[in-house]
Amino acid sequence: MAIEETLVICKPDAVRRGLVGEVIARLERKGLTIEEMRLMRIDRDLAERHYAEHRDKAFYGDLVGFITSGDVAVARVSGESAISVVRTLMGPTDPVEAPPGTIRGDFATVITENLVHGSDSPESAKRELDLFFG
Ligand code: 3AN
Repeated sequence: MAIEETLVICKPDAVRRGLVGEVIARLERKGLTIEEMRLMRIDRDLAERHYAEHRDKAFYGDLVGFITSGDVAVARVSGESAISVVRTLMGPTDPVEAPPGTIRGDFATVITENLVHGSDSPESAKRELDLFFG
């Protein structure tokens, strides 16, 4: 048990589809706290730093292209085990595999356009929070 902080990004598909409120409401109803939040456009340089670990993957170009394709809502979220709790609420990376009741399971079908990003470890959370809220 530990209070953690994590970075949540409502990706451009969430903003375009008017699902930011839905995503954030789920985090709040679960008991997490939105400490800071803003709407922004991620430029290529920030996207490449954020997704550095995926640089060599085949989908890297699509990933950077998509995250820079429109406004995103970024949030610094805190709470008990916030990193894992957010990941559970998001559901698996591929929305086709994501069960109903998860954000991706309820609202997405395409792996690139999977609505939401949440840090996957304490190290990633620290690095990503520094990038967006440092
Ligand atoms: P998650 O977002 O669930 O942590 P990661 O970190 O493995 O997933 O991948 C980062 C992002 O890269 C995902 N959100 C998704 O948009 C994209 N992605 C992951 N795997 C694939 C793939 N096989 N094909 C296309 N895009 C992918």
